[in-house]
Amino acid sequence: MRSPKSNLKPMCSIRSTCPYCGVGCGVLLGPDGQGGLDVRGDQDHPANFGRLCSKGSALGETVSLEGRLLAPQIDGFETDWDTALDLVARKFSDTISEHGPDSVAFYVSGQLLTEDYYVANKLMKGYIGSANIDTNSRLCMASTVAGHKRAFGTDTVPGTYEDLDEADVIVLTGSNLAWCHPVLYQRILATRKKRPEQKLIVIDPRRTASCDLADLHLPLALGSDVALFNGLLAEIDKRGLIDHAFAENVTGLDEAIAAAKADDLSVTGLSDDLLKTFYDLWCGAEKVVTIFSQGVNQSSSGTDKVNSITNCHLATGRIGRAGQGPFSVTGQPNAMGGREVGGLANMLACHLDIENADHRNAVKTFWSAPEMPEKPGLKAVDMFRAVGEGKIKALWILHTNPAVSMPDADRVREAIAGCDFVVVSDITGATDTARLAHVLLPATAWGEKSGTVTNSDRLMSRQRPALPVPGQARGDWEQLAEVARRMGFKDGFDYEAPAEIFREYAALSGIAGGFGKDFDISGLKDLTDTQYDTLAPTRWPVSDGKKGGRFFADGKFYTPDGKGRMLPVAWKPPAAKTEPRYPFRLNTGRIRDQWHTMTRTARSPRLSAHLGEPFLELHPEDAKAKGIGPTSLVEVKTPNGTAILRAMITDRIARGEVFAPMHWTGENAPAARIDALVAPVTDPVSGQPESKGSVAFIALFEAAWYGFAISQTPVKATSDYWALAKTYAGYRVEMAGKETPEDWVEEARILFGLPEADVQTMLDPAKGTARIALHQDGALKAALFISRSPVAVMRDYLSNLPGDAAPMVLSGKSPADQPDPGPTLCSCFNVGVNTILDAIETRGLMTVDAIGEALQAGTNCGSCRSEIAALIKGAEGKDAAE
Ligand SMILES: Nc1nc2c(c(=O)[nH]1)N[C@H]1C(S)=C(S)[C@@H](COP(=O)(O)OP(=O)(O)OC[C@H]3O[C@@H](n4cnc5c(=O)[nH]c(N)nc54)[C@H](O)[C@@H]3O)O[C@H]1N2
Ligand SMILES: Nc1nc2c(c(=O)[nH]1)N[C@H]1C(S)=C(S)[C@@H](COP(=O)(O)OP(=O)(O)OC[C@H]3O[C@@H](n4cnc5c(=O)[nH]c(N)nc54)[C@H](O)[C@@H]3O)O[C@H]1N2
Ligand code: SF4
Ligand SMILES: [Mo]
Repeated sequence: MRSPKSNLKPMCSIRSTCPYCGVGCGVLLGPDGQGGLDVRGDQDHPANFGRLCSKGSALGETVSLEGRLLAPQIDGFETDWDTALDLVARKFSDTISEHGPDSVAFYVSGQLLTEDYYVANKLMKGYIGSANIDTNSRLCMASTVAGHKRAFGTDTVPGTYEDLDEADVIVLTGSNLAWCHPVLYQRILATRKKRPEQKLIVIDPRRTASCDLADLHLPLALGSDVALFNGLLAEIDKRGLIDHAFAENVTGLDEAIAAAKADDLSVTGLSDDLLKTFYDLWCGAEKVVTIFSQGVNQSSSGTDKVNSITNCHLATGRIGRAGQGPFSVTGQPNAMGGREVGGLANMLACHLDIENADHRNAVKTFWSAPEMPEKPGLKAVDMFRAVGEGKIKALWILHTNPAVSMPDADRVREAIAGCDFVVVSDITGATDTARLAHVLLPATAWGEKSGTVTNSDRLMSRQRPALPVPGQARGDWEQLAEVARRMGFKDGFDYEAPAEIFREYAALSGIAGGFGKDFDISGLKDLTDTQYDTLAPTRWPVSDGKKGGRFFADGKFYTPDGKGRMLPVAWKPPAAKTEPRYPFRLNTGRIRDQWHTMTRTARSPRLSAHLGEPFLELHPEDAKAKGIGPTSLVEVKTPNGTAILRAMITDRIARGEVFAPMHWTGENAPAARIDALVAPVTDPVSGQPESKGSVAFIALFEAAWYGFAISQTPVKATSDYWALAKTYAGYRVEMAGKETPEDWVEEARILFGLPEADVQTMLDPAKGTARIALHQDGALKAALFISRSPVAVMRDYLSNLPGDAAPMVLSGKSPADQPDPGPTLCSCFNVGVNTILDAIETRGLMTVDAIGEALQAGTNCGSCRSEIAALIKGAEGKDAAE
């Protein structure tokens, strides 16, 4: 087993790339030889110049082998690779010969490396002969892909990160950059320090952490972006700001403006003052970058939202020049690479089109492929529907957890469970999806595997191995190639190393370049193994004629007529209508320190300390109307499912809207699987689900009892509500239930699996309180605190106790000389909210820098700086009110 801790100070010498968000930060890895890993920011990497966020900084805490899948499994029993691979190949081959190629499917991920993706796509499209390969990027980037293709004729981000340094105005719309692309947000803050005249505008129905340091926040009504950007386009026209010279290269100008003028701005709910300030800022500076993300993409009008943004940039010629352009930030580390390599069901590799016969034939010839589908395959939501209907009979899921992250997740879970044959490749078997697999294949994880990823600004970087491959784990590409060979496709999949795959891919892109496509990296097709191993971050295109740089400023687009396109778009409300039964709109998204379905970040105590429990943000008036208090649990219901979440009452959200994070799963909070509530409606153009616009009913969850527990080992409770989080000493659990157990001591023994432990109790059945501590071998193993109302104990103090002798644990409080630091805000230095508030109040520290100097908080990765600023603002507000 790897030991996570080591006293040796390793040398950070291996260059790699962070496996989380699409910023694509360079990291330097220092293996300690015992499985531990030191992780630093790479000063030389152009994406981050040495900076890392809280998640990147905590990577070392996520690489231990605890919970890793280390051998293939069939029906839950360990087996060897040959048996597992033979079975997979046979089942896929048999299904195809019996029911045709469209009866099988791959569901893959924007976190696969480019080489993995290439092999998966080649196998499904070229050799199986079906286009039934889709990816979680359908839930993520599909609307941007479709919007880019409509406007530019190609799926290409025009600019680079340097544009953020150059811009005079940066607009973040539908992007909580401070939490989701923290290093880019820090980059903007650093620029604003040097150039305070740079303006930052945030467009988001919620007042997010990204707003805390912004100049302007437009809290638009959820889903009203098209109306807002149409308003802007009409204003651009009114102010005479159309760039007519550039517009020579664009079609659809008049139609788009007419549609913009006809749209109804009132649906945004924004005041004339706010709108005017926005227009003045946007129109007043030429150098404007509009960054957009899931608030735009994850919508039933996502593609129109994207084009309402590209319209404004095309109309003003503000595109592809320094500091100017629409900028879709990618979510996953290789979301962009997956788009390039043709991971979506409606694309071929290298930006070639599946429906174009010349493209198809060229790829077929290049691959010496026996088959080639002529039409797009099933997109994610339709794919899982087909699985549920029994039309897809063999399914291989790689590097994604759809039983949690797909909309209507309970149905998706049922569909997977009911499928004839399911293969899951993952690094752990403990996921909602992996638990449903017939065959589980152990994948090498980040830190062990080798390949390339492309980030948001088209920079291809290498992920390099720094740790030994544990157990029998194998790379995703190896698994795919092995199965392909066993299906009889020996020649097409005779790869021995990722470098070979990369060279083939680069050569294919040259063919795409020959068709006039922009994605051309043929300049890399002859890399030697050593050159591949040492490849520095490289921006595409890379060919004889083209190198890196920006796109479209020259007015050249990739549409059939070579012109850019403005599109007439009109606002449409979210697909689900609110009604008396479902009066709220459910918005969903991310928190700062968790990554998606938490299989890696939840292993880090540091990251689990920031927001340790699933929650529902709701407005104080809505909470009051429903009798919901600050520590209440809330039941949320939609036509698709139900969840129980902790109330987070805040005026950062509008009345009538609620927000919940997407992260919690059956593994750590089964009542909080938020996608169980999300309706599976999609954008008609992109097929991307509307993950942010379901309708919901909320009510107080009236529990008979509430519990808080600490434990040295993980626990799985059975109560109506429970949520587990990692701590330095073990785990902490929040619980609640409708039925009160008769014997809490017995209950505690079962919960913690400690039948023999010494038990210390404080029980008051009349009051409904119970406090139980379980010691074994002189050390505290676990403790349980039960009450009829939410338990009031010092959670952060208690969480550090397991493992020690803790005779006073039942008091639930720290000794008087140890103040409770409160929930962690700064994960890097473990500084709690209470500590920061105390410094503000008693020491009068009223700037983020002063807090940093005194407490170190916010001085490493900087991810918490906007939240510290918010605490200071709150204290200022309090002062002003007093
Ligand atoms: N910490 C963390 N970082 C991540 C990830 C993670 O899991 N955790 N995941 C990565 C991935 S894959 C992705 S795709 C990105 C996502 O990055 P973001 O898109 O920034 O993240 P989200 O929180 O999903 O959504 C952003 C915001 O959209 C707002 N929004 C909702 N509806 C609307 C609307 O109608 N209009 C507008 N304008 N805004 C709206 C939400 O209130 C939310 O604040 O993050 C990446 N980075
Ligand atoms: N309600 C709601 N739902 C959403 C969203 C939202 O905003 N709201 N956002 C959507 C978006 S943008 C995204 S990107 C998706 C993300 O959703 P998912 O892709 O489902 O989430 P992850 O947790 O990233 O899943 C990655 C899986 O791969 C495994 N894994 C890790 N490393 C490896 C490896 O090297 N190889 C293999 N084979 N497996 C590995 C992990 O253990 C994990 O099980 O969620 C989508 N769902
Ligand atoms: S911003 Fe954070 S999560 Fe994203 S790549 Fe950089 S270090 Fe990783
Ligand atoms: Mo994403």
